[in-house]
Amino acid sequence: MSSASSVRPVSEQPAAAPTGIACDIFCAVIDNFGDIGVCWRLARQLASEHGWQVRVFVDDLHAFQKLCPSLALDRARQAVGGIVVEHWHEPAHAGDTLEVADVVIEAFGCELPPIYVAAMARRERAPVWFNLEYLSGEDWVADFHLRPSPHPRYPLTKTFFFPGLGPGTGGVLKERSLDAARAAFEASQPEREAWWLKTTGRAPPPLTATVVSLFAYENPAIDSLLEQWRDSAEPVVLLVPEGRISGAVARFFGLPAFAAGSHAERGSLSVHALAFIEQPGYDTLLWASDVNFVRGEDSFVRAQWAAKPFVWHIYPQADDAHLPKLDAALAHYARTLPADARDALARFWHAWNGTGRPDWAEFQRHRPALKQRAAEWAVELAQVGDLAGNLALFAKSQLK
Ligand code: TRH
Repeated sequence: MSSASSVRPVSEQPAAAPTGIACDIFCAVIDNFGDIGVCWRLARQLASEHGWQVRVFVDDLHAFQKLCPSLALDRARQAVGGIVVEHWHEPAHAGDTLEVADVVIEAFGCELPPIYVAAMARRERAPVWFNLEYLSGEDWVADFHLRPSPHPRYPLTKTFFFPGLGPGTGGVLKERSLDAARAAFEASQPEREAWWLKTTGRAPPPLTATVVSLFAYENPAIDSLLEQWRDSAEPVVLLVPEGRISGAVARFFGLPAFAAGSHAERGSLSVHALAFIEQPGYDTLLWASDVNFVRGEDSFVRAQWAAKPFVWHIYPQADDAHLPKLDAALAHYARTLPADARDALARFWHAWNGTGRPDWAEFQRHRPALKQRAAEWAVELAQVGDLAGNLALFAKSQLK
């Protein structure tokens, strides 16, 4: 039987041998945690699995520190787990010593510092330059993935790298050790008991309870859902990392706030507020839950690898540009579900994203089918290949 210390967090896997490839990742944080969440996960993977020397330029150390508590807020440059982190404090800043890496990743269309681009052009061998785009499951993504875009003035080419859910795209991030870490956690009763005790101060709930993790933006549908959970026939244990939805949970219980460590009960519903977890630990929350509510981009991906039924609160965009993305993701994820389960899932996702009322009883009725599909989908998605591996392979083909 595995002991409580036998499961290695995904971040602590043995490092790959150094390859001498240097990589700079530039990340401008628009809001929340997804921009740096994706960049930091990619950085860690390129360093640990591909042996690259990685440097991350990021303009918001506060957002970053939530995911990585060992980060110092007052340092212009620091090393975290073998990765150099530069506080990118102004558009012109490109590190105290201007060195240009072999591979340059401009995340989500953030503009590289002009002096850095000029230095890229002066480099004896031009670096491999990627624009890493946001994830979308839409069909057009495969057509645009790896399209080159020559620079208008310099002898440089930028390659558009599109994450995606289908063949021909860049895929999504997945660490090599992820499935084994999940399997070890799921197989270890002591591991799970230790997790529940550490995270909620209590023993794991009975098997009759449905455990739900809730990571979402402010969402008007939450009130109805909390009522349905309160009134449900079976117990519901809700785990809420402190954040944008916490205020609504507090209001439901008539509390001034629902800060980490709080616990509240009403009817069949029992809720724990959790402290925001260090990024590698977030997966364990998903593995410990039966149903995961996730949002944005990175948690959406992690929920797919957790292979549990999940509900996506997509990042809202102007003119409802996010709605086709929501439906494209559903088309992949729900593809082989029986029609009634597929419709129930689509209705629930749409309700959670502003159209209609979420029907928990209906979702629960289809949960066995959703659970089976979630496991199959994780296998299907893995066939697209992992984003870091796909990116490293392409970069190496260009560096030859
Ligand atoms: O935080 P998000 O909503 O982030 C983003 C940004 O808003 C971005 O601008 C937008 O373009 C993008 O979404 C689509 O959601 P996301 O992407 O899931 O990022 C959250 C990160 O926080 C993810 O890496 C998981 C991590 N996390 C923890 O590390 N600990 C926690 O306790 C929780 C709840 C999340």
